[in-house]
Amino acid sequence: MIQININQSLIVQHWEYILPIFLVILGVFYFKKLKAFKSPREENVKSNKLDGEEYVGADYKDDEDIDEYTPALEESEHIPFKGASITLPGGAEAFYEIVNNRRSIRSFSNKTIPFEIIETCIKAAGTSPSGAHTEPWTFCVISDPSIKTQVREIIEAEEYLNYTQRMHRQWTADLKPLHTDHIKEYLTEAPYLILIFKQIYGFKPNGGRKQHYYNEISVSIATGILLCALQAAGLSSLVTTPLNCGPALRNLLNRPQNEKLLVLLPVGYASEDCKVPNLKRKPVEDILVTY
Ligand code: IYR
Repeated sequence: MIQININQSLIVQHWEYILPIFLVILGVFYFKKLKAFKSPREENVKSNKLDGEEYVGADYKDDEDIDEYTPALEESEHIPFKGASITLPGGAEAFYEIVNNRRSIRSFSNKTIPFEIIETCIKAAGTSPSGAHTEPWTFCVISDPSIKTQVREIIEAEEYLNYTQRMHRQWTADLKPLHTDHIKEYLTEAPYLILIFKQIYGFKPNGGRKQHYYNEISVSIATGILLCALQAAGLSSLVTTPLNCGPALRNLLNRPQNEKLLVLLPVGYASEDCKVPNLKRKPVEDILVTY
């Protein structure tokens, strides 16, 4: 059996040197931990307990000089509201019939559409709820043929690379039944292109940055309302998310740095020979769970 002679152990022999070194290392370790700890909020963000940067304003640093923050929205007395007073004849069933009639199309007629209809649909989209009522959306409507051509050139060049090099072969295989490719005639055929930008932050009257909480969710809801409004007006569209085209399109339209492209919709009437995939929608039993 091996016997350890305690008296001969190096640690015991030199404890008067080893103990202070050990305490110094321990002290440095805790000092570093203490410095890294700023506030429970920042700790939560770091450890990913909250939703993540984009939604919770994690990049918003605590300002030691500010005792009380002023709200971005002006504070005023709340007003009475009696609930919905304007309803669709036929109610929810009629609304379902309208939206169930919507299809994404890739072939548009060049029949002109009064701009006022598009404007009203965008007004409807602008009624969307948004994080802290920041209304973080910009809708760019293009009807100028030369700008449409430039948009198409930018997108087709990138989509060629997407389809041939960037997208996984499973992805391109999944898209085969939808008959999509990098050639996008609809970008010049459709009377209107609506480019929807999310404002990832805004500006306070003093020029400082204003947080746009949940901006992507807010703009996505607004896009949904826009799709419904267009459908109600008898117009069709296609929700497109041009991969890797955001900065070039933002530059083309001179949009500021705080805006990022979320989606692009060509809008118009379906062409005479428009065809769509024979898709089925999930029955309500598959999407609705009751408790
Ligand atoms: N952005 C490409 C690819 C594409 C991706 C999905 I997911 C679609 O549902 C359809 C197309 C394009 O627009 O072709």
